[in-house]
Amino acid sequence: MKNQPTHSPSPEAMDAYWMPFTANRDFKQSPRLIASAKGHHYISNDGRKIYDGFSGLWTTGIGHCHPKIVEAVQKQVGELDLCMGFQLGHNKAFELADKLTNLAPEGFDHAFFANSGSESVDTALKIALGYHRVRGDAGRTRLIGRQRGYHGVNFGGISVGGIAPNRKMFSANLINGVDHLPHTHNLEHAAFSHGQPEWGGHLVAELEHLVALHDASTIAAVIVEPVPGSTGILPPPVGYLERLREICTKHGILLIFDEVITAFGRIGAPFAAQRFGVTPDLITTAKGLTNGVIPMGAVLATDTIYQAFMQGPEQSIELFHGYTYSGHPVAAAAGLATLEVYEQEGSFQQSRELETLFAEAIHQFDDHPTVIDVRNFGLMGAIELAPRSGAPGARGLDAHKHCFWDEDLVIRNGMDILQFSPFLNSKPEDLESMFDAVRRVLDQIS
Ligand code: PXG
Ligand code: PLP
Repeated sequence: MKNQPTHSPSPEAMDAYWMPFTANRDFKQSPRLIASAKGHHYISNDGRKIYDGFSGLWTTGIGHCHPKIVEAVQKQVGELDLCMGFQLGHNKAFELADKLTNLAPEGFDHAFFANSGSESVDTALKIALGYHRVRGDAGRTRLIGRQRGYHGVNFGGISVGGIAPNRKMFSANLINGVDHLPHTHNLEHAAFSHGQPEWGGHLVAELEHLVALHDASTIAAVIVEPVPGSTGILPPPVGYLERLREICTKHGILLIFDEVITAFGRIGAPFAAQRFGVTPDLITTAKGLTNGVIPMGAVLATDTIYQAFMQGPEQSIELFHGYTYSGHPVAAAAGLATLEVYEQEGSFQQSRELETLFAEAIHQFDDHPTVIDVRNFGLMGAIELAPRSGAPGARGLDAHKHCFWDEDLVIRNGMDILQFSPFLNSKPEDLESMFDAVRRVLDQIS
C-alpha cells in the first residue's frame, strides 16, 4: 500500500485499550489513527487529510467540529457541567425535549434521554413492556425483532437484534420470549434495486403467523429499523412498513422504529417515519441528535404512551428507569445547537437534494465484476462484494484498508459489504471523487 503507519505508538503501548468492534491484534499491527477532524475530513496521525465517507459512523451529518456546536459545548461545560438528573433538572434538557418533539411526527410529545442508541433501544423496550402493564395488560410480554436487525449491544438490543455474531456468545442469556421476522435481503429477486425494492413486501405476513402462533394478547411490541443500516442497508420493500403498521394496530401491538441512523436528515426528512408516511408508537434516536459531538440518545413517545404512565399518586415515580447522564447539560447544549444548525442550514433538504446524485454515483458499480449487489436509500448506500472463497469478509476489509492507505478515504465495511454515509451537506464533486477512489481500489484488489 502507498502509505504505511507512522507516528503511531508501539503495539505494546496500544495494548491496554480493548477496542470496540475491532480486530484488535490486526489493528495494533498497522493502526489507522486520527489526530483531528474538521468539516468533511479527518487528519491522520501522519498528517494526511482523509475524506470521511461514513460521517463518523453515521453521526456527524453536518461535518466534524461544526463551529456552532463546538461553541455551545465549550460555553456549557464552563457554566453547568453536570446537574443531578433525578428529582432535579435544568432548562436545556426541557428545551431540547421540546425542540425534538416539535420536529417529530404529530403526536410524539415526549422525549426520554439516554446516552447512546443501545440505551435508547433498551429504554424503548422497557417503555413498551411497562405501557401494557400499567394499562392492566401485563400478559403482553413478547417482543418481536427482525433477522439482520441491529439494535445496539445491550441485552435487550441483542435479544431483539438479528446479527448472529453479536448474539451467539451470549445466546443462553438473551431475554426470553423474543421472535424475529424474516429479513428482506434477497439477491435473486431484488439485487441492484434503486431505492425501495418492488420484491419482498409479502415477507411482513410472517407477523400474522407469529400472532396466530402466540396470540396477540401475549405480544408487546415489534421493533424494526425503517431502513436497516448496520447490516448493510436494506431499504424496505414497497408497502412493507405500511402493512407492518396495519398489522400492529389491528392486534394492539406497539410499533417501535429504531431511527438511530435514519433520523435527522439521513433519508431527507427529520425522521424516517415522516419520509415513509408511517407512524410508529415509539422512536429511538442517537447519533445525529448531537451530530456525534457528545454521546446522547433519546426515545420519543406518543402522548398516549406517556399519559398511560401518568397515573397513581403524583408523588410517586412513574417509570423506574433512568441513567445518571440522562439529559446531561453538555449533551443537551450540543443537541440544541445541532437542531438549530439543521434548521439554519436546511440540512434535511440538502440531503434530499443530494439523493439522486448519490444513487447514480453508487449504481455505477452495478456491473463491476466483484460486486453482487448495490443498494441505496436517501444518503445510505451499500456495495456488496462477492466474498472470497473460504474467506468471508476479507475482500471488504481489504477495500477499507486500501481506501485508507492509498486513497485517503474512510469507508466502512461490514464483512464484504461496503457502506457509505455521506455528509448531508456533501459537495457533489467530493462524492464523485470518493466513488472514483473506490473504483480504483476495487479494480486493484482481487
Ligand atoms: N440502533 C441502530 C439502528 C443503530 O444503527 C444502535 C442502535 C446502537 O447505537 P450505539 O450508539 O449504542 O452504538 C445503532 C448503532 C455500522 C454500525 O457499521 C452502526 C451502528 C453501530 C456500529 C456500527 O453501520 N449503529
Ligand atoms: N453501577 C453502579 C455501581 C452505579 O452506582 C450506577 C449508577 O449510579 C450504575 C452502574 C449505572 O450507571 P449509569 O447511570 O451511568 O448508567
